[in-house]
Amino acid sequence: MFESLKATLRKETCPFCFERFGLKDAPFRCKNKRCKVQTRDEILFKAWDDGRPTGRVIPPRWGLSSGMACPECREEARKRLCPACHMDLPHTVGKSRNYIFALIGGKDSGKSHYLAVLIHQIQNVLGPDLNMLLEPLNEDTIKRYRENFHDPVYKSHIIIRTTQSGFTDRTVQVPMIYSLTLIGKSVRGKQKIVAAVNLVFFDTAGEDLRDQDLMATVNKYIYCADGIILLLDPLQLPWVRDQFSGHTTLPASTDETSEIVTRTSNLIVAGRHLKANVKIPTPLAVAFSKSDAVATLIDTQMQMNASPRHAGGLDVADQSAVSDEMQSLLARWNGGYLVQQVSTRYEKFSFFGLTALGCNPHVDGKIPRVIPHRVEDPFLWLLYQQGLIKGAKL
Ligand SMILES: Nc1nc2c(ncn2[C@@H]2O[C@H](COP(=O)(O)OP(=O)(O)OP(=O)(O)O)[C@@H](O)[C@H]2O)c(=O)[nH]1
Ligand SMILES: [Mg+2]
Ligand SMILES: [Zn+2]
Ligand SMILES: [Zn+2]
Repeated sequence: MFESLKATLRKETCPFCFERFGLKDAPFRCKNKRCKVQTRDEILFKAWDDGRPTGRVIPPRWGLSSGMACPECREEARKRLCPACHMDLPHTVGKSRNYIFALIGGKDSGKSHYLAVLIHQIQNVLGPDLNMLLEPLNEDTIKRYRENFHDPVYKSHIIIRTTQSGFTDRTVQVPMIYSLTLIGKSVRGKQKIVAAVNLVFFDTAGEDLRDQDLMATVNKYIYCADGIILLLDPLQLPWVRDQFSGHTTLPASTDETSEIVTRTSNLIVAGRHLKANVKIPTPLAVAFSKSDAVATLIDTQMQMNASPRHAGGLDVADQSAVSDEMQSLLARWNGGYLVQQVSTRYEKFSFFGLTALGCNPHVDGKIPRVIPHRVEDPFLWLLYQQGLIKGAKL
C-alpha cells in the first residue's frame, strides 16, 4: 500500500526528542517476537538509555512506506521509528497532529496527582459529556498511567511518590501519548469525527525546574509545547501560610513559582528565537492546585466554588470570571508579582483554581477519598486556545 504523497513529504515532529523529520526517512522496526534478530539498538540506547534487545531496524525505501519486509523473518514490519532517536512513533504518525501539553510547577505543587485525576476525569466524566474520547496511544502510556498514576490514587488510595529527576531517570522524559477524538454532529444530525489529534503529556519533576541549564537539558519539550499548565500550591504563598501556621502541617516553604515562570519564559524565548519585544505565544494556564486546603480563605459565593457548564465546549463566561477572581485572590495573598509576570510576558493566559483530590491526604500517605473540582478547566481552555473545541452553548 502506498501512503499519500502529501503525508510522505510532510515534516513530522518526534514527540520524544522533538527532531523534525520527513516520514519517508523514518525506518521500520520488526516486531515479530519469533524473529531471530533481537539486539541492542545503539541509537535508542544512546538517546534513551534503553539497551534492551529489540527487533531489527529496517531502513525505509522511497515510495514503499506503509511497511517493509524484514530481511530476516520476511514478516512485514509496520512500526515506524523516529530517525533521530529510534523511539516507536504513534501509529497515527502522518495522520494526526501532535499537541504537546507540559505540566510544570514547583516541587510538591501537585502535578502528578493532577495528571492522575485529569486523565481519569476526561475518560470517565468529561469524555461522555463533551463527546470526546481519550485513548492511550501506546503500551508504554497504558502501563505508566496505570502503575504510576491511576493505581496509587484510585486502587491503593495512597499518594504518588515524588517524580524522579529526568536527569537521573530518562523514562521521566518520555511523555504519555493519547489520541483525542472529538465527535460532533453532521448537518443531518448524525455523529461524525470532527477532529482526531494526539495529546502528548509531560509530567515534569519539580526538581528539574530549579536550574536553567538543567531545564534546557531535560525539559526541552517546554519550548515545543502547544500549551503549558503551571500549578501553584497556594500553601506555598507566605501570606497564606501565615493564616494557617500552627493549625495544620504545611509543605516546605519555597518561593519557586515566580522563579519557574522566569526560567520557563527564558527557555521558550531562547528555544523559539523570540525577540525581546514579542510576547510569548504559548498559552499558559496558571492554576491554584489544592484549593481544598485553602477553602476557608475562599468565599463560598465565589464563581470558583460553582460548577461550570461545559455544554459542548468551554464555559467561557465562567472561565473569565474565575480567572479574574484568582488574580484578585493572588493580589490579596501577596502574589501580585506572579500575575504581573504572566500578563507582561504571555500573550494568552488565564488563571484557574482547582483541586485534584478534594482533601488532604493523611500523614501516613492514605488518600481518604478523591473528590476533584474543576480539574478539567485548564485542559479545556488549552483545547479552546488551539481551536479544537468551541465555547459552550449555554
Ligand atoms: N490537599 C490536597 N493535597 C494534595 C492534592 N494533590 C496533591 N496533594 C499533596 O501534595 C503532595 C505533592 O503532590 P505531587 O502531585 O506529588 O506533587 P508534584 O508537583 O508532582 O511534585 P514533584 O514530583 O516533586 O515535582 C502530595 O503528596 C499530596 O500530599 C490536592 O488536590 N489536595
Ligand atoms: Mg510529581
Ligand atoms: Zn525522536
Ligand atoms: Zn524480523
